[in-house]
Amino acid sequence: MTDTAGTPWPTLPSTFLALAPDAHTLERSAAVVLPVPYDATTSFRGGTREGPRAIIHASRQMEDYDPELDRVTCDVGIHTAPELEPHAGGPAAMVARVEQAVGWYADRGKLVAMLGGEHSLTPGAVRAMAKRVPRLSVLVFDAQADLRDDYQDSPYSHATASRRMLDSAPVTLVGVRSMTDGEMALVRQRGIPFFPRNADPITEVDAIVASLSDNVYVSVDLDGFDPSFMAAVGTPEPGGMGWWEVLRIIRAVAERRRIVGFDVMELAPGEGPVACAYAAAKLAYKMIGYATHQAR
Ligand SMILES: [Mn+2]
Repeated sequence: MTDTAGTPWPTLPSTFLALAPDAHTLERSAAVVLPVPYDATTSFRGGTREGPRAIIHASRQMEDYDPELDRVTCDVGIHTAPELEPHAGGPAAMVARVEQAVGWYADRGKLVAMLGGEHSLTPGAVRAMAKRVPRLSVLVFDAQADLRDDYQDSPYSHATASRRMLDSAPVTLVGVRSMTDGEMALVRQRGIPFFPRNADPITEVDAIVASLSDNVYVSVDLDGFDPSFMAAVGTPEPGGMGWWEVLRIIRAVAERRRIVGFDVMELAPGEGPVACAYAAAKLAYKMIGYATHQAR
């Protein structure tokens, strides 16, 4: 791919939204897309390590204008960071590497948009933000509660993601429809704000926003969506959320709180149609739009 600035012919950079690297430098960009191609603990169907590349590839087909916000979102600057190299030392070391990278970009004032990769990475991003931002809470969209304290002898697994986030900040869980009775007991015991997805769409937007403190990290495990729309996930779970159902909540959070970072996790591109990677890319772009809208 020709990313070289200054060629006399037009090029399609292999960046998010095919944005020109010489225009969307780190320095000039408000947002940073951080690809983390890592999946070591996925239990059912693998392949989320291919997620970031598939999302970025699909994003190159998107329009840059957002009709909902009446705005060319990428005008804020979106820098595509180099992929994080997987750590061979195991999930805990990889989570620490994510913490280091997210913290490094946050220290430079960037809105970090992490593309996964498996959901076990998110606690690293949350830890980084919790150390830098006062009154942080986490909004998680997920089909599974992921509240086990350990899974397959590891405290850092996709099945323990939300539990590890709780070590750093309060977590609001939205879209859950698969969990153990032990996890439900923990929800009750700790009073975790919990908005499960049952037969009807989740419309408790005000209650979700009210459960969150001033600064919010948003983590989207794509299996929170319904698998008829988002099939390309490792653990598809029927009865999930819809596109606007999720976006309406995130937009309300962005308007009434400050979104300090977010991620889009668990895309396993080989398990579903290309439309899934495109939707994941568009979700990331919508979230950059929502998160930076209020700052204008
Ligand atoms: Mn999940």
